[in-house]
Amino acid sequence: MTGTFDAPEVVVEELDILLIGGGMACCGTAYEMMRWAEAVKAETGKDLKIKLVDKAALDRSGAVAQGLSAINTYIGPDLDPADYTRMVSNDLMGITRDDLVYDLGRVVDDSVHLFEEWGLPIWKTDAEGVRHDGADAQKEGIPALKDGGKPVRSGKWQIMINGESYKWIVAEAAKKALGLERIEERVFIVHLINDKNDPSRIAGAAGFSVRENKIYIYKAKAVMLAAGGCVNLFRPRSVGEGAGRAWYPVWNAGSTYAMAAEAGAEMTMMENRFVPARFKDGYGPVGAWFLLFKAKATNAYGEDYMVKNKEMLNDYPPYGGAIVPPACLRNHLMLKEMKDGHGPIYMDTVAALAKLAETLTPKEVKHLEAEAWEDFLDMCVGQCGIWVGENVDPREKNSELMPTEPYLLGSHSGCCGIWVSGPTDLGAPTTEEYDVPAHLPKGWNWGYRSMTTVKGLFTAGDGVGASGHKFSSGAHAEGRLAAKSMVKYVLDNSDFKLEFDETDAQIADAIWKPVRTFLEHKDYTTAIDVNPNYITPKMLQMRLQKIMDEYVAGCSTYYNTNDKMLGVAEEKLELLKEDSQKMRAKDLHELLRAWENYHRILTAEVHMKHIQFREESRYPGFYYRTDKNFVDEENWHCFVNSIYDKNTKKWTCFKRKHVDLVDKSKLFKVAPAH
Ligand code: SFD
Ligand code: AMP
Repeated sequence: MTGTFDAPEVVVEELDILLIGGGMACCGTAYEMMRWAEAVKAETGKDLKIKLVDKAALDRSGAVAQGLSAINTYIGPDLDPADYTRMVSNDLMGITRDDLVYDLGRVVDDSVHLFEEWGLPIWKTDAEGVRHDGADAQKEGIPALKDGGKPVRSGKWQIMINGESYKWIVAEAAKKALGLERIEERVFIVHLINDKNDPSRIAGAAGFSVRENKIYIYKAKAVMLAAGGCVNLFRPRSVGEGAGRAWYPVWNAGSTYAMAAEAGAEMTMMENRFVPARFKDGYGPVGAWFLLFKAKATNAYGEDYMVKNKEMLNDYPPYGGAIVPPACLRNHLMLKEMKDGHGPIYMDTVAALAKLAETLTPKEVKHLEAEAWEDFLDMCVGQCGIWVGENVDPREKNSELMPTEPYLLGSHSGCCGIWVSGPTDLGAPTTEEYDVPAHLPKGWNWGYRSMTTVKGLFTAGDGVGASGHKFSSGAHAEGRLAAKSMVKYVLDNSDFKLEFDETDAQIADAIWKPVRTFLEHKDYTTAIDVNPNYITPKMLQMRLQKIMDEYVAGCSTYYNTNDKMLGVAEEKLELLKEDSQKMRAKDLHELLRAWENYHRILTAEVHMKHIQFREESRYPGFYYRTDKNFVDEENWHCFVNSIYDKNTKKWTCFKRKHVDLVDKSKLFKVAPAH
């Protein structure tokens, strides 16, 4: 029987393992898990029931949907995971988990090698130092990376790819490994379900189809939650006709953070955000321009603000003294020019391309010019529209840069997310800070790599907090790291009988509430969108974005906030949370929007609470608490973590000690004090 809009069908499935999301991380988990599942079957005869659900279609879902033109994390033979750990720590102002980052650094290249094996074209440098596009390199027999082929490095950590079909390639391998019968596309997961007898254990998850009137309830022993980061919780710079344009994908709606928090998982560094400098209006990425084309950003009068304002870096020791200043401090120097009225800020594409022409052959210059376009065509096609529409030839006309609205993510240049169990073979038991025999500081390991503090709930990619700069390759590798421990967890807990803490009817009822609200009240008015009994998801989203923008350090206040503004936000978010119960859904699309917004609100709330709790401005250039406008190494060189109580709907924030496992002194001109 198929369901109807007023009476949806309820499908209940019993699984061993559920994977939520179909992005880079989950594709990694899916690929790796089947190898372990097959080994289990061969050894014990047990056929693990595994399912992956994605709210979209795997081939083009998640942040890599449109493609990418660089893989931002490739360590290669000349660098070391410890160098990588140092870089990540520095860019994120010193507060990251060295165990997680180092562990990832040990395995990330293996994912890149797999991508190449699966057909991803990777730029290469030949023996004469000449650069080749990925497909040409393959045709000319230049060796693969794993066989010693040399990538074209755009930066120290980044390599160039022809990556329009990147996600398609990675998804294909995941689909092949899992088998289509284990994949359910276009199912949006709304919430996780805890075990009735052990609330600190995961028991499953529930959601609905965005194409059919169907509710899905999955019982599962282990769950991978890798549903990306959070976009559109702040009023974006592009409103009105431009609404929907953003840098990170608008379909990353905070599901990872909100659902994990509701299930009771400890969150970490949720005050962190990423405010990228991007090409204005089109949100085109800048990495290739800064790193590959060696372009400079300037104020309106052609002054390089990184040189002009470099003294400002001294305000933030030791990070300001780093050889490569952290991304937030680069923004800090740019914002000074904007606030002083010296904008617009420009990427000096004209000078960069002219300089390259001095040393490169005409053929190489042509190739780079084509890459300038391909860079956007691959990953941000709207930026090409802007260049074409505004007659921009980057050889002749510079393009404006702009710091965007804030994004919450744990895989790119940010580190908010969930607190997870680290690897067991790192660290040294040298002080009382360490657990023996785990060899990691207390509270950093509880057995299963990548498991959250909720038993059986795992995460990867944007979900893992206190580690960043994993990017596409790292998200995939981190997903793979979790797969093995998920299988182990299921085997270790095979006797445990799960029981839901809600009935199927209660679960279905809660998911369909926005539809019922609509059906019940729709005839009260003649205009479907104007009704005192409900609020449309779109209107609610605008309210959320306005609160966050105006009080929680959005663009309209130049990323400033203070304890008073945060207090106002706290009150307004409380009311918004109340009103979110009145969201309507006039169709399945609006039901998706309603629940995405619900996830955004919780994510917004925890972001605000963490900023409020951390009495300093840890990320100048990303946000400032003007009442605590300093970095306080003595009191706040620590993690800020939090736990949500879904019954009382209250957050509790607390400090966790930070410990360096890798020596950081190499990074700085002057050694750090702590
Ligand atoms: O240029 C639910 N990224 C870059 N990485 C690189 O390696 N190189 C680059 O060049 C990068 N750049 C870049 C990047 C991203 C974007 C958008 C642009 C440019 C324009 C970053 C990576 O893409 C990113 O780090 C990874 O993709 C993160 O992986 P993961 O798995 O954590 O997230 P995802 O891929 O977005 O996948 C999320 C999945 O979850 C699904 N989903 N499913 C069910 N129920 C729900 N409630 C769900 N909510 C979400 C999604 O559909 C998706 O499948 S550059 O800027 O530096
Ligand atoms: P982006 O396009 O800004 O997302 O950056 C892509 C990659 O380049 C990321 O690894 C960034 O950390 C790095 N990156 C971007 N701009 C700079 C810069 N000015 N200096 C150093 N690294 C950068």
